Amino acid sequence: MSKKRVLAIHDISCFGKCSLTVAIPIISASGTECAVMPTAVLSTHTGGFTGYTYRDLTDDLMPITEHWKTLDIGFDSIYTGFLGSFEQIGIVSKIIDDLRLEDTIIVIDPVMADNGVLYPIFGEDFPGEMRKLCGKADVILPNITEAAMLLGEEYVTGPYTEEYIEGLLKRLGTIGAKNIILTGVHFNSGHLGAAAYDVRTGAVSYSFHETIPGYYHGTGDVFGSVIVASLMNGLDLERANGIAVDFTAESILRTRNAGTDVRFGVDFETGLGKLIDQIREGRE
Ligand code: PXL
Repeated sequence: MSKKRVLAIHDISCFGKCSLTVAIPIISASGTECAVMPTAVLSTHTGGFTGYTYRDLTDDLMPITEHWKTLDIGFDSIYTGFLGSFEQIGIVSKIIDDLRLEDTIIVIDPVMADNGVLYPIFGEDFPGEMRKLCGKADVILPNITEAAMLLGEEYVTGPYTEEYIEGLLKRLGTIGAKNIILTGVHFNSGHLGAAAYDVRTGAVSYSFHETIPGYYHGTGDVFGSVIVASLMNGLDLERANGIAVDFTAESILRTRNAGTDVRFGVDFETGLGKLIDQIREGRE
């Protein structure tokens, strides 16, 4: 398999292990090059910290793209996460149009909400604009709150029924994305995981891990980065989902056992060796 190159479009939260500080090491460790387009630079992520700095890089995104267009470079995947402003969604949509090749896999994580609540830095019009961006994706990675917001539906708390989850997946299938991986799926309090849905075939598969109590930051980005790393290594969506659920849960468990502040991100680094072995085995 030829060496792959991903473009990760996320913020840099300098402390707190999420977005680019998670995507770069995970994607690189899997043997795939990870180029970056930083959407903003923050001293920390916004989850649970106060007084963080925020430098918006919206004005830099198109000049970076224009420069790259003068170079002979292409991307096998474009992976977007936290976008710093409403305006950035439209700009990122244009960047995808400008930089995508015929086979570029577009992975969009509509980072904007959790636990029924839109992140306070985003306005009420954000989900509608994010829905348009998701329409361009080969894979979208919403959690259940984001899924409800993309659809303009009320957020429902779990545990869920299979009927509810598969209904949500089908309705998400009308947005235009080809595949959906829905995170935060649980049918009981003991297991938490994600559902993978192929819109064209209607196939749904699930992957679960034992629930680990607590709310740990940056786990969506750990999960998404493993999905991208797995897809770039030729794994299918179901296998990628299984590996990403296990890797994320094991990272959370190590962090919980260490008693680390939940805002500081999860210990994913210790799991990288095993991750690479699993991706390699999945490829064989
Ligand atoms: O992990 C998602 C994320 C990424 N970047 C920033 C965030 C968050 C979630 O809160 O605040 C800046």
